[in-house]
Amino acid sequence: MQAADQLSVLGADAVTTYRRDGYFLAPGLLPADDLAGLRAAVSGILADDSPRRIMERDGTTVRSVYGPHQTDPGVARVCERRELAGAAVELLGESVYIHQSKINVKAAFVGDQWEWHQDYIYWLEDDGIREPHLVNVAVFLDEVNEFNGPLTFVPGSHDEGVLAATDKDGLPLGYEDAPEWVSTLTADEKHRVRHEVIAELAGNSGLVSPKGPAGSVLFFHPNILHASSPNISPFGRTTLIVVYNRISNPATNTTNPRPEFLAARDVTPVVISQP
Ligand code: 6CS
Ligand code: FE
Repeated sequence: MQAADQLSVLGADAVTTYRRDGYFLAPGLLPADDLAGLRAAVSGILADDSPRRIMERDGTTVRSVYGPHQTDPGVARVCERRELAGAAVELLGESVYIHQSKINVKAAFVGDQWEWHQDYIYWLEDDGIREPHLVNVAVFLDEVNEFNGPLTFVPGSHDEGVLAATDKDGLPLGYEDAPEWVSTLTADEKHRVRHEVIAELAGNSGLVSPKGPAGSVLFFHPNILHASSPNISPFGRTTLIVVYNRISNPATNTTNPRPEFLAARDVTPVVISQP
């Protein structure tokens, strides 16, 4: 079993911090050659003119490309690294598979917002994943600073469980003819959290925007409230996010399942590459 024999990646203090705050930042965790390989792969991944690619509301800027671990062998190899998959096993306490991966571009000057939301409600409502035993592992492919639209969290909000969310009817502008699942991926969130709820929680705990150099890895809980503002800076904020899930907690939605590049059905455990 992976969970038993893999060496600790993050350590007990980091795991304690993650459980308390709902996130943990490991500055510079990814080895330099893996980071360089990912950065070199980005332009080819963004050129993929397929349903995996979601554009910003301007219709011309790439917002996200989903499932790069399924299309790019170099990305797949990094996703098996102990710094990512090994850390996920450490946080989840069980063997893991990849539920979803994506490149979020947050392009310089025009990268759009991500409204306040929790991730797990998408994986519960749209994919039928019964428990929040997943972890977002975000690899900074560019430096994240206060200017280029950093991920912003309400620390501790993961302990609130799934907060009241209202489904947004219809598809956002420019996507009127798209499949329904597109509404889970654009700047107009499908599952919203009421502003009064966010104001109360943030009033108590404040907000945090973890920043760090390229190669940093940010781990965050599927129920933590998070958002990011538009990128008004000349600096891109490209991020690879890999969502690891316990193999005992698969997607069960078989009536109208989302595509495999959004919700994997294959729960074969990741074989973690050792140093
Ligand atoms: O629907 C999803 O799976 C995606 N949507 C959002 C808003 N965040 C999580 C995930 O990448
Ligand atoms: Fe999210």
